[in-house]
Parts: sequence; structure tokens; C-alpha cells
Amino acid sequence: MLIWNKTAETMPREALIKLQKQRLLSILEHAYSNVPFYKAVFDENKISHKDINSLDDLKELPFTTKADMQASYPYNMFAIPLDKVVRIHSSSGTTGKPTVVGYSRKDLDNWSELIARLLTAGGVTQKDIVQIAFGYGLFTGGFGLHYGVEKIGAAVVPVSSGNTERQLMIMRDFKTTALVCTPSYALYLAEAINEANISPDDLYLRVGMFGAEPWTEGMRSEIERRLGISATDNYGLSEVMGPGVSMECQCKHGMHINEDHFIAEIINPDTGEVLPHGSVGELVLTTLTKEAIPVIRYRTRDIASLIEEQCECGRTFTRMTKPQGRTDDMLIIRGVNVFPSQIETVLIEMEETDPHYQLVVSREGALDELEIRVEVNEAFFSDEMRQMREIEEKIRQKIRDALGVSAKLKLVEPKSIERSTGKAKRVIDLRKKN
Ligand code: DLL
Repeated sequence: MLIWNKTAETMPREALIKLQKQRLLSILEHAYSNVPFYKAVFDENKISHKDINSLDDLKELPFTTKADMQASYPYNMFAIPLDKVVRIHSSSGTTGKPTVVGYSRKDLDNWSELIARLLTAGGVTQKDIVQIAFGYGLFTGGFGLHYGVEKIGAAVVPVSSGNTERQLMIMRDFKTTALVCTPSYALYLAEAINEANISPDDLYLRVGMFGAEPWTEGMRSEIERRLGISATDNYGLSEVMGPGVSMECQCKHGMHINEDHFIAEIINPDTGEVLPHGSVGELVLTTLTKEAIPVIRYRTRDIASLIEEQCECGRTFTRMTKPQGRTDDMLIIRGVNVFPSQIETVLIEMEETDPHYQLVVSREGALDELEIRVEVNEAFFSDEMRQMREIEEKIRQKIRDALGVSAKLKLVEPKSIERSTGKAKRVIDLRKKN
């Protein structure tokens, strides 16, 4: 199995911990001295970065939240002067102010390095033609992945997101071998390939590196089967860097966290307490090398757990499980916590439905109601009510057995749920309007 940076990625744990400690101390010093926000919170909590003597002491430091980053709009989290900043990205800002993130030249070099690791882990080499169908713009997906492809020496096709017909034409004519986008867009492309009567044999696709949204193992099998590729997952978030925080290797069992650049912790989202290894909770990340925006104990709101056992690929970095979802996407249906990904797992196993669904949450009286809208597979679609009702009942039963909640089911016609070229919108929450 190929590894981009063997020295770093297979470093013995003791050496890694030593490196993390050394980098942590210097990033704390950098944050305290150059970011008024960190000076204020450390002083307020009567904590000095000088009291931090081991990685274990990290838990004494306060968290950084999305609200903190938003309140610092646009540049108050920056630790370097603007004339040393060479790139600026930003989150979409659908909830409140956008968060603005900057990168120094060194940050961009590190970012490319981590993306080169991600692509190599996914099977990309210098020989590949890599089609990037993430949006190029303020979103970190497009430009973030781009420079890692160049670093490897593969050919990058920066097609950006959208215009599915053109994506297919390019994929076929440019002989694309590697695809980079969201898993939901990969599925959409697979569907479009089928509709355009293009045979997978006319294409050269071999591997796909997908991320930026939650997806299940079932969804992976579906994408791999339909596109005839090997698909790997990768994770990241703009506040911490963008893509490249962690990535799967060919073992496809958890994403290796680039621990020479980030420290990961899992906390109880309600109490903030650090949980023992293996526990499921909220992922908290600390950047170890970021110059422009050092981030200490950032609460990602993503729910995952850490896998400590050494991976067969030889990498020594701890893995994180696929995030099941975000704390803010968790639905509480009659007292039961439900993540959209749990519903996806059930739906994807049903031959009668296609993996296109939406969850509509509403409130009736004091209770939350969940309606699952899912597309019927073309082969099972019928005008006969009885037949459709039988399928509905079958799914309802499966959801009840798997999740312990009952939901309304609404079967919809094939291709009636809006396709996404970026991050799919799975949940429509009508409660927020009340
Ligand atoms: O989505 C960065 C990225 C771009 C990652 C391209 C991977 C590939 P944001 O827009 O800031 O950044 O969104 C970050 O997306 O907190 C997760 O909730 C979710 N997310 C990202 N990757 C995954 C993944 C980019 N592999 C937020 N699985 C994160 C599940 C993911 N959720």
C-alpha cells in the first residue's frame, strides 16, 4: 500500500507524542501572544499556557466554539498580520455570520502535504487524472484538494461543481481516473452516467475520494458498484483547515487523523468531559502547526469515536470513525436520538427504494414527528396503491426495529427528490419556523 510520507505517517507513537507536545507548546505560545481572543480566555480562566506540561494537560484549556469564530468576524482570530496571509476561505454562513479562515504560505504548504497523503491513501499516483467536482471558491473543498493533486504530480482537472452533463463529457473525453467530490454528488453522477447510456467500460474511473458530508457503508457499496471504483472517505472542516484533517486508507476502516498536525479528543457534548478512548462523543480538534489561525480545542459538533489499534496499512496515526452526524443534526423523536445516517443505513438495504431520501421533522403538539420521503426504485414503482402501501409498511417496520421509533413514510416517484451537486440537504426541519 502506498504511503505519501512514510517518515511522518508511520512514525513510532513515542516519537509522535514527543512531536505533538513540542508543537502544542509552541502553538499555545503563538495563540496566547498573537490572538487577543486566546489571551482573554486564558487570562479569564486563570490558565497560563506555561502550565501545560503534557498532552494530558490539554484538557485544562477552554474550548473554542463556532460562535467564538463567528464573533471574531472577519479577522480577529488571525495570529499573523494580513500581509503574511496568502489565502482566505470562508464558510457559507447559512447559520449566522460566516467564519473566515486565513492561511500563511507555510499553512498552504502543509495543506498540500496533507492532501497528498489523503490522495495517496485513496490510491492516487502521479499517473492519475483527477477530476475535482468540489466547488472552487470560498468553500475549502475545491482549492483545498487542488494543490495536493499537483504536489503528487497527477494531472488535476479543476472542473468545479455542477453542470453534470459537462462533468460526464470531461470524465469520458479527458479519461478521468480519479474523482473527488461529495458522496451524494458521486451517486448523482453515477445515475447521470446510466441515463446518458454511457457504459462504465467507456470510462477510465478507478478511484474516488469523497467527503464533506456524512455517508454510510451502504452508500459506499452503492457508489463503488455503480461507478466500478474503490471509494474512500475523507474528513475536514474549514475552521480547522478544510479537507485533509483525516482520511481513509485502503483498509477502509476509520480515517487516519494527521496527528503530526492535529490533536483529537472525544468529549461528552453535554458536560465537556474528555471521554476514554473508544467512546462515542463530540470530536474536538487542536491545530499544531497552523500559523494564520491556530485553533485550540475546537468543538466540531461531529459525533465520532477514536480507534487506537494500529492499522494494517502501517500508518501509526489514530483513526476516527465515520462521523455519524453532527450534534445539531441529531433528531430527537419521542425521546429517541436519531441521526439521519441511521435511517440511511436502513433505507439503503431495501431493494424497493433508491438511496435518495429526505427527512422532514415537524412538531405536532408537544411531540416531534418524523416523515421519511424516499424514492421508489423504478422497477418497483407502480400506480397500484396496495403495492406501494406494502412497501411503505415494510420500511416502517424496519425503521421501528432498527431505531425504536415510528416514522411516517412517504414513497415518492423515482428522481423526484432534488439532486445535490455539493452537500446533500437530508433534513428539512419545519420546527424552526414555528
Ligand atoms: O466540508 C471540508 C471538506 C471539503 C472536507 C472536502 C472533506 C472534503 P465545512 O464546509 O466547514 O468543510 O464543513 C465541515 O462537514 O464539521 C462535518 O460535519 C462535515 N464533514 C466533512 N467531512 C465529512 C465526512 C468541509 N467525511 C463539516 N464525513 C464537518 C462526515 C463530514 N461529515
